[in-house]
Amino acid sequence: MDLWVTEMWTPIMALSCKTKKTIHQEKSEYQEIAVVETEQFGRMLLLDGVIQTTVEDEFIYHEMIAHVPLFAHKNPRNVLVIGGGDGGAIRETVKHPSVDKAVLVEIDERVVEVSKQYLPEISCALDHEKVEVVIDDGIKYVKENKNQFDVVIIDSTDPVGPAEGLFSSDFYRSVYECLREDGIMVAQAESPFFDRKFIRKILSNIGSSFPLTRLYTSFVPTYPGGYWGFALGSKKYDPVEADPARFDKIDTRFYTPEIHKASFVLPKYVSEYLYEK
Ligand code: SPD
Repeated sequence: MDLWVTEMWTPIMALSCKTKKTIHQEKSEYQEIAVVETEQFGRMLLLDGVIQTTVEDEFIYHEMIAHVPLFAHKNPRNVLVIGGGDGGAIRETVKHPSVDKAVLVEIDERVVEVSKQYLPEISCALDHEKVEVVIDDGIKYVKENKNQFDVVIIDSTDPVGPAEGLFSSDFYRSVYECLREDGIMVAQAESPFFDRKFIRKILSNIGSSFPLTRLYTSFVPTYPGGYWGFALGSKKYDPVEADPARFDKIDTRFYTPEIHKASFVLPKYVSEYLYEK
């Protein structure tokens, strides 16, 4: 019998992947967690039926959510990742020699544990000496830690349930306050095709605290539309600029300084919708 996992992208559209088997399934305090083995993408992590990451395409998303802000900042030493319990964004963060400490704040301890057990390729840096894993609410954590971080990466789930508050103006104000004076934040920002209206809202919410806001995008095969947005807020640095000299020290499969620059070039329909009156 063929078994397929289907994520509804909209009420009238879906992505279906043929699976070999279900590796793990449980209901945590916060959500339904599943790991399945797919034919196309290898192991896949789903939360409440929504694809979070897969072993085959995760490098694109995790490199883009981490290296763009980390290279835009001139000297990132302290980094905070909110969400991202699978460990992919942290794995990329600790590749930067300038980083002394990377804190992961994940609300659901079971996501961290399940990822450690079944997704070792992604979670492999969670026990790194520079990494501290804190099981807590990211909203509460940023309020309690002011002026501590150079870069904040918000690797959340979609804006429903536990992640909803991670897209609000109030939350971005707290992120602004937990950053140092030249800090940068980035948030995963949904699909520029299906969620244009919502991305506009995210950028305006970030812009209510940060002087500089930009959207950059990338190709992520398993996310709706295969095309994904990242919303960035910067206190000082122009995020389009990256220092190619620092790049030589980092091993990536997708990110390059050229990709960095190009990711800020938006298709006309996106920039017209987001930035024109
Ligand atoms: N539509 C799903 C978007 C999920 C973005 N975050 C995924 C976490 C991967 N580290």
